[in-house]
Amino acid sequence: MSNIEQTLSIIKPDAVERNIENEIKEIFKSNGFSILKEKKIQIEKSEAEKFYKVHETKPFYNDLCSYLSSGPIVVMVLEKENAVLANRELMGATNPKDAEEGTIRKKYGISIDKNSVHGSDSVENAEIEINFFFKD
Ligand code: IDP
Ligand code: MG
Repeated sequence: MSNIEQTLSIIKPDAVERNIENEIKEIFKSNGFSILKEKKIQIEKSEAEKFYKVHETKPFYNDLCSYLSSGPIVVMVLEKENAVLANRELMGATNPKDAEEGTIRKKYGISIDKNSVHGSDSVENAEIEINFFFKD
């Protein structure tokens, strides 16, 4: 049975800064994802704090929110069969050092904080995150 899902992807400041956003978008497309919506924006730190609220007790929360708001990002709604898991697999592990060959974070990630992409971790969070950036 088919299970088309949507997930939220973000090309983070380290990747936009290096002008590799089109390369990363091509990787999504060549792996069967449709980019339904996309926009390039820069967010306020207060918005990053809302977006990453699940991490508010973590020691890296403040740096993480400063970082996500430090420069332009590209936010996208991706669609594919089992998109949430498929995107997590294509992104690779949070720490690029642990990411498998062929993943986006292995290829482009600089460090655990500058790991080039974000992807929703569940169908439920995908819906919340898509609404966060694309509420009409
Ligand atoms: P994910 O992006 O793979 O879903 P999460 O655990 O949700 O990883 O963490 C969100 C983001 O916080 C990561 O992408 C990474 O940029 C950053 N992060 C996670 N763990 C650490 C850490 O131990 N030190 C610094 N930054 C971290
Ligand atoms: Mg996460």
